[in-house]
Amino acid sequence: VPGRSREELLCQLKSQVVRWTLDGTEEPFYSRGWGGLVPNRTVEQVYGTALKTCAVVSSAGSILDSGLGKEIDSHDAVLRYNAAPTEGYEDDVGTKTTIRVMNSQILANPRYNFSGSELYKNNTLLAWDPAPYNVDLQEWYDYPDFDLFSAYEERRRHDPSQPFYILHPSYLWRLWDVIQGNTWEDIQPNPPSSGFIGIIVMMALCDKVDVYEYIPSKRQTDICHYYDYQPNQACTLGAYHPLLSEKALIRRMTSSSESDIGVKGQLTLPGLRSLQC
Ligand code: NCC
Repeated sequence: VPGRSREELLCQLKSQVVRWTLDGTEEPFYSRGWGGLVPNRTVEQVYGTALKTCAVVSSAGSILDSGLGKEIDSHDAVLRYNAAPTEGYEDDVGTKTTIRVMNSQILANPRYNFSGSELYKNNTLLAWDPAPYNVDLQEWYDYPDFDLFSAYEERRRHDPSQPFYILHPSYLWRLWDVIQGNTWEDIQPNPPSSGFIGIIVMMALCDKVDVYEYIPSKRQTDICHYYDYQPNQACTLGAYHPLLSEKALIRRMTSSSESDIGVKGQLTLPGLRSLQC
């Protein structure tokens, strides 16, 4: 099975990863009034076919001194992660944030100031939390890793015009299945990283996706994030998330050259929409 070609991998993603976000029609969310709480339009409907070129910016420390900011900003849309800022790092990461993919800690832990911070305003938000693999939504609702539901409800009421979604747990686990299904070793039974999730989201929304510093370039450093200067090797190769396998899979899906990946820190992936499978 792990011998699939690039085209086969892309088509596998396209066919197996379909369920996107919570739409409020399933229990226990329906009874809590989420039918009227989640945005009327899905994230795919919000963007339609408008996005031709998209950039995905990893939070890795190795993007520092890349000078990639202008190139990143030249895309129709830019995706960033969690609490990753642009202010103060514009030369390397750009200024534009169209979509932000966040784990549930951002919504639940007061240190991120989700309700007050500008990082989480004027953009599209996609949040996720690791539900059980069997996707028992009631169990997830009762025992999320971090309570993302309260902050979601509050923001939806406060700013209904912001496109804000919670990724469906089956989206995460179908992505995990694709990673495991293309890896020889058993991987961690934990969801993919926000990094992998965001790349696949952009592949569904855009015609072409440029990913920056997801596979470490020659600038590779032990500094976890470009914005906090904390050294931590596990950030790049993984402890909780199956980072190594995710990155190997993305490497197999791109036709970018070794020098683009290793010197510049960029790789290109096709949009899934126009793929002929
Ligand atoms: O670190 P994090 O990820 O926010 O980074 C976003 C994505 O960028 C890629 N990355 C990051 C650092 C690095 N040196 N190399 C990289 O390739 C990864 O693909 C990563 O997913 C997450 O995935 O949500 C994660 O979030 C943090 C943390 O919760 C948030 O930053 C909020 O502070 C997690 N760290 C901890 O919980 C301590 C991290 O494990 C995963």
